[in-house]
Amino acid sequence: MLRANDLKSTDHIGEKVTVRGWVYRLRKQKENTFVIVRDERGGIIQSVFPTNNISPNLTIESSVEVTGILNKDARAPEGGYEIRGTNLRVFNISDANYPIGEFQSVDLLLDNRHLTLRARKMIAVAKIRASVLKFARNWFITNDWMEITAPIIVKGAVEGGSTLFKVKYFNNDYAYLSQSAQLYLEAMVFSLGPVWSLTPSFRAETSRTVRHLSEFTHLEAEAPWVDLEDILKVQEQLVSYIVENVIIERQDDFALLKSDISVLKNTRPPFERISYEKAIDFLRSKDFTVVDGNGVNRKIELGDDLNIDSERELSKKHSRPLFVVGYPIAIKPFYVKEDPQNEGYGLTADMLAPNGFGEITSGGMREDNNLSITKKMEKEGLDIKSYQWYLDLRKYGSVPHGGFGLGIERLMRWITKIEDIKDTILFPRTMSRVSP
Ligand code: AMO
Repeated sequence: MLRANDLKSTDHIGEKVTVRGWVYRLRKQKENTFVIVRDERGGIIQSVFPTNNISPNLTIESSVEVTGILNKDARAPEGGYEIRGTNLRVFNISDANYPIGEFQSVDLLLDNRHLTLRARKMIAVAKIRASVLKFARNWFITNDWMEITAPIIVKGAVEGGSTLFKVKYFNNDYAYLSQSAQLYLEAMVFSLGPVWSLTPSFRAETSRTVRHLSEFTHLEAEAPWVDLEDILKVQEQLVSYIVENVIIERQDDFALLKSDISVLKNTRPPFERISYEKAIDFLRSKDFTVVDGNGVNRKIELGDDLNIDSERELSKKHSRPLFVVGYPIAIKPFYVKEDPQNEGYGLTADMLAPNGFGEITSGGMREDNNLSITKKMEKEGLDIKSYQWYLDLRKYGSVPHGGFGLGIERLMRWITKIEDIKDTILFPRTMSRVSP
């Protein structure tokens, strides 16, 4: 069976062809009816039938099979090819009240996400996503990293207790939905060396922002016997490989989204590295302010975390990603290793996407001293009993190791320039949405 785009060359002109899909547009005239079909990959082809031969009940989104002779006709949309229909087979007549039209509210579109995903823009996004995942996997396979699958139902927090989803676990027990596979990846470096995983991660985020989801697609990697620079290099290579290949494979989809890919061609390593301290200096030079714990607006200072606005300020003039290196240990989770050369600061780095899109990865070296880990866990209010297995990793043959996590939807926001993260995932989960 051919798809619409297979027909857009002179190869099949004059041949009898068949295409399956859904009625995308329907234009009835006295003599002729134009049935524009969207195929199973979002390709569009026009067919034309004598109006007498078409059921008057045919509606938008009816599923059909069109057979006819392929013709070149400059008036036909998207490439000037048209099927002179001889047979129209209908699989299902769609209900006439298809809820998705041109000017619908964001909420209605989200409520009908299962149908909205048939819109051509959403098809383009879904295809770009598929290619991002494909090239990410390719990169790891080519570079001899082992894929693992970590559990989703877990007993401990990784990224702080405040964003944990608690679930009832049989009788009187409870568990959480995983925030990150990191601790399990760390366990696996002892038996598989460099490992990676692609799993959903869950965060009970109470902030409604354009870059937070409650469930996101998390690409994570971990390797033994590395230093921070090695970890940054892996991220540079991985991200540039994904971007370089996706913009070639999905050129048409970027065009459909009217997303300019010329600047993405520039995503070549090395990415600039700027220290956290320099980043704060830069923000202070711009009189950048933050709201402190008491709700007071004050100038940003050393020790403050970077937020969506400060990251935007830092990266808006960049056309390539950049790393912010060496965050204060006090604002990072228990697993972060302190920099022996810079007390109070961690061997960590976040990658910020350029043009203001902000953080897309976070990672670094892992603390291997159980005493400092447990002290920090206590400070974070974590139940150490649930982490005995993790502490064992430091007890039995620990090695320097590190890794990172990359949010696929964050990367999608940047490369497609889609502002709202909800539109970079198929079925978004946020504070106010768990359906469809
Ligand atoms: P972190 O919490 O920074 O670090 O997450 C890593 C990356 O995941 C993405 N991300 C999100 N994407 C969408 N919605 C969210 N709510 C969300 N939260 C995070 C971001 C972020 O950079 N274990 C550590 C990483 C490590 O050190 O290996 C971690 O999870 O792109």
